[in-house]
Amino acid sequence: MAYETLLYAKEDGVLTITLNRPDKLNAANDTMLNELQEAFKQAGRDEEVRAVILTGAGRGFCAGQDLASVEERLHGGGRMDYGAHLRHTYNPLILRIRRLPKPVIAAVNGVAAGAGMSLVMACDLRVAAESASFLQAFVRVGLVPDSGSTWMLPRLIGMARATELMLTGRRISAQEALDWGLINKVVPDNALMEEVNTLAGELAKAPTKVIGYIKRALDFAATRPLDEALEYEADMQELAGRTEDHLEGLRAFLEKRPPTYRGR
Ligand code: LHQ
Repeated sequence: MAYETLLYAKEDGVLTITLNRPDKLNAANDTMLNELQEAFKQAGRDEEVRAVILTGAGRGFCAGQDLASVEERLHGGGRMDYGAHLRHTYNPLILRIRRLPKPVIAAVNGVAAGAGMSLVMACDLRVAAESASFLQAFVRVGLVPDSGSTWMLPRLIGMARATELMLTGRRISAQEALDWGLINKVVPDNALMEEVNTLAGELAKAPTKVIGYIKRALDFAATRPLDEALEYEADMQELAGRTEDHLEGLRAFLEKRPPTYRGR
């Protein structure tokens, strides 16, 4: 499928989805939101895809909702149902990323604002260029953090810092984001894609099905008491124990050789 607002490139088990409205810092309009849902759906169906990179073209990662398209609709007294918009676009997209049984890495090449920052947080791993920055821009335009920000941000950086960022809309640097635990790594700007491609390449050779079970177990445990999390771990382990890759991992260990995982 050809996309208007995304680049979709597959190589050696790694799918790179690039948000591609660089003049607008990759702000998300309806087309992009629909295409992102489609792209992640395709990533789920395609067995060749074993790791996904989400990044942005140009100097921004994603500036959140395209505010010009919102203003257009409100112009002349029109109305836009923000709740319905979220329920139809961002919410299913965030769930689709969380539920994708494959690792998703955000390669944050520039500013990630509003729902753009939520998108970064929905990914499993986050690597940022030195010049990248992050802001909970919502309050600056009189809006509440959405697209999972209220759920993700306090979990990643704690209540005190999450509340500060949400109430002030302050922009933080990649280094501050790293110090606070929002992201996994900061790299020089010109090394970002090389670094992320290497990481994604390693993950594309991992026991993919099991990675899906790990994601499920983490998200389940995030909101459940210990006894339920233990029970869920046991369920996931039962599934992992039945995978071909687990058997291969066992054999490779005993035969003192590197495993070859096929994601099955
Ligand atoms: C933009 C945008 C943008 C359009 C930069 N839209 N054009 C969900 C549901 C329902 C309703 C509403 O919202 C949501 C979720 C949300 O995401 S709400 C939050 C929306 N995002 C923002 O409020 C961030 C707005 N952008 C900014 O504050 C700045 O652009 C940041 C801080 C991201 C970057 O600043 P600069 O590096 O100084 O760049 P810039 O402001 O000059 O932007 C470059 C161009 O991109 C510019 O266009 P132009 O034609 O003048 O060159 C901007 O208008 C455009 N752009 N963000 N969200």
